[in-house]
Amino acid sequence: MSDLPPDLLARLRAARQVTALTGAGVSAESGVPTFRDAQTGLWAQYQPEDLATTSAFRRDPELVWNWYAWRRDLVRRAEPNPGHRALAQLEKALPGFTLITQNVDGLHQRAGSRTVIELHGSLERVKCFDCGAPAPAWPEAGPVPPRCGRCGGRLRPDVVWFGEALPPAALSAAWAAAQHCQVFLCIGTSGLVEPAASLPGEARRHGAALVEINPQPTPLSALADFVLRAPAGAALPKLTAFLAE
Ligand code: BV8
Ligand code: ZN
Repeated sequence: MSDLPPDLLARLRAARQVTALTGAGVSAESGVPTFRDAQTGLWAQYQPEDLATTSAFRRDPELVWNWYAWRRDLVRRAEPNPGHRALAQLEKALPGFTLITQNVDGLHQRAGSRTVIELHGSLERVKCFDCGAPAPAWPEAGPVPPRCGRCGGRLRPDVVWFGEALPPAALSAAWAAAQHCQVFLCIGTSGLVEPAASLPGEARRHGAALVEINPQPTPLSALADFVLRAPAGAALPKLTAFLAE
């Protein structure tokens, strides 16, 4: 029998719909630095919040493009970890499961999760900063950032920068998934970035049991009905093992 709280297991077993919200912590065990981690190497002198903005891109498009190119390359060399894979298994094992992620690394999809609500976009997608046209491919050589094939504008990563609105469809799907679940899992997020950070409270207001999976306390800890003070790669496989019994 797992060392998980029995009433959490009972709630999971009885749940018709489970919703999970993941943050950068879920990818930490894949070697992808979180936003709270100190940046390394060339990027050590920058704060992510200062680079992930339209004003940073306007000020220095080459710097911002190169930061995302470095992250894209790092993520491509990373592998999904047991936490990502356990979430893909939960999607198969549970009668109803919705995965919402703040991450832009695509590791949930590479681990086999079929339905992923990407609140903040994806490193793998690129679009034109000026006309918004998607850019499925771009030349590795040539100007940095690469230029849009349609209007000649500068390309940018298709992620949501601070001060930008989240994709409306993704955000409304996430609100609905928070409002209609019996268990809401908060995994690997510091719970600081809005509007994602309001989803757990919304779920609780609609009667869901709130579970935090994080080695560290966060502003969400006080709200949680259950706290698994552990890395996602250790805690999530225990949930899937229990459900497979
Ligand atoms: C919006 C994509 C309105 C880009 C991201 C003042 C000025 C401007 C805006 C604001 C402001 N004050 C507040 C705001 C709103 C702002 C905001 O919330 N700011 C914060 C900093 C206060 N939000 C926005 O700007 C949003 N947009 O509000 O628009 C609007 C409306 C209509 C029209 C126009 C505008 C946009 C927010 C999205 C920003 N983009 N990412 C990119 O990736 O480069 S956010 C980015 O940071 C991530 O996606 C993520 O969401 C966030 C980091 O959070 P976490 O994922 O939680 O990661 P973090 O590192 O913080 O924590 C990791 C956790 O994991 C830790 O707790 C750690 O303990 C844990 N952990 C570590 N190891 C493990 C682990 N857990 C489990 N297992 C482990 N092994
Ligand atoms: Zn364009």
